[in-house]
Amino acid sequence: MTNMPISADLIAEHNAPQIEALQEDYDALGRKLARGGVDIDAIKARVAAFSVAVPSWGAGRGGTRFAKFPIPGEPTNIHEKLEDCAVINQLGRRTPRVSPHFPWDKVSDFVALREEAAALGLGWDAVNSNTFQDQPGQAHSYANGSLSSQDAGARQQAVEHNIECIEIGRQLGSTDLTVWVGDGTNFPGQQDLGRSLDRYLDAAAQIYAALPDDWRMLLEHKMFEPAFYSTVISDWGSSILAAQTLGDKCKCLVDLGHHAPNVNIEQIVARLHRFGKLGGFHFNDSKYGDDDLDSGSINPHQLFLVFNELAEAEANPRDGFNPSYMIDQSHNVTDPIESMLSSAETITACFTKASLVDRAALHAAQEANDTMMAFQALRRAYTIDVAPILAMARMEAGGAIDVLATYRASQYRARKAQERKAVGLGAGIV
Ligand code: PSV
Ligand code: MN
Ligand code: MN
Repeated sequence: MTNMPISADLIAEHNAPQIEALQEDYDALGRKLARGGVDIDAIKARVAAFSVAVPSWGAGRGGTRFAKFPIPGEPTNIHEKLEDCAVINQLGRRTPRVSPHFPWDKVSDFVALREEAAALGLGWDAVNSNTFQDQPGQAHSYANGSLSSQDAGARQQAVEHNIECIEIGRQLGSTDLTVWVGDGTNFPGQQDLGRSLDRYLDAAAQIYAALPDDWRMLLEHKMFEPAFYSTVISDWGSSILAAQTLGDKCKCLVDLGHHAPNVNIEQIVARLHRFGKLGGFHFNDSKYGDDDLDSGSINPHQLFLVFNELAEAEANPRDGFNPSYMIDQSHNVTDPIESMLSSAETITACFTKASLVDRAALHAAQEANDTMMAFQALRRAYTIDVAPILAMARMEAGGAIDVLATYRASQYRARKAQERKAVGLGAGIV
C-alpha cells in the first residue's frame, strides 16, 4: 500500500529512539509475568489478533443539540472519513474495520467504496440503519416512531431502509446489521406500551426475513433519548426477548452508555452470553447517561470487568463466542483521531488485563467462598501496566510506539485543513 496517509518512514523514525526503552520494559514485564506462569509472547499474540471497529461518524466532531464546534480539516464525506480511519489503524494497528451509517455514508458505487477502503488497509464492520431522523424527500415521517410507528407507511419505509442497508452491506462485505431505533414516548399514555412492541416485532421480523444466512441482526437497546418516558427496546430484557422471538441470527448489542447509572453491565454481558444472545458492543463511557465519552475515561474498571466476563465467555463458548466490538463515541472537544487512538488503546488494555486474570485461582477462590482472594485475582490483573505489550504488538505490526506523539508530528490534521472544505456550524451529530 503506497498511498497511505501517514508515511511508514515517519512512523519508523519516531519509533527508533524509543525501541530500546520499550524492549527493556517489555522484558521486565515478561519476567514478572513468567513468575506467575504467563508467557508474555502468548499474550502479545492475543493482542495482535484483537481488533475493534471504528464508527465512520466518529471521525467527525460530534456535537450536542446545543452546538457543534467543527475543527479545521474535519472530514466532510465518507471518503475523507475513511482516510482518517486509515490513520487511526496505521498508527494503532487495532482498528482495521469501519462501521458505516446510512444514509449518512451513502454513495453511488459501494463496490468502488469497498475497494477504496481496501486500498487504505480497511474492511467493513456492521452496517447501521438510521430511522431516527427524517431525510429530505422521504414519504413518511419518523416523528412518531419507525419500526413501531402506528403509521403503516412509516413502518414499511423503515423496513425497506433496513433491507437496503443489508444490500449495501453485502456489497461492502459486512455480515452484521445493527438496528437502533429512537422509537418511544415522552408522556405516560402517549402510546400503548404492549402494542408498540408488537408493531416493532412484526416490522423487525420482515427485516430478519431478508437477512442472508451468514448475517446477524444486532438489536441495540437504549433506556432513553430521544424519547424520555419510554423506549420500545429500552433494556437488555426487551432486547433479548425480541432477539429470541426473531430467531437464531438475531443477537443483542450492548452500548455501554445506554443504561441507567450504576447498572451492572458486566452481569448483563454474562446473562446474554448464557442464553446465546451476546452480539456485540458499542464502547464508550459515561458519567450521567448516553454521554458518549471516550472509552475508559470515567470508569475504566467497569470496562475491565466487562472484558473479564468476555474472557470467561470465550473460555466457555457454549453455542459460540463471536461478539462484534465497536467504538461509539461523540468527540465534542478533541480531535476525533486522537480520541479513537487513545480509546482503542484503552479498550485493548482492558482486553489484555482480562487475559491476564489467573482463572484457576479465581475459580478456586470462588469455589472456596474466599471472597477476598477471588477479588484479588481480578485486582492483580487490573493493576498490571500492560502498555509495553500493547506498544510492542503495535510496533511489530508497523504501528507507532507512541501513537499520539507520532500523529501530532505527522501534521496530518493541519495538512487536511489545507485540502478539505470547512464544515458548517450547527447542532447535532455528523
Ligand atoms: C444511539 O444513541 C447510538 O448509540 C446508536 O448506536 C446510533 O446508531 C449511534 O448512537 C450513532 O448516533
Ligand atoms: Mn451505539
Ligand atoms: Mn448511544
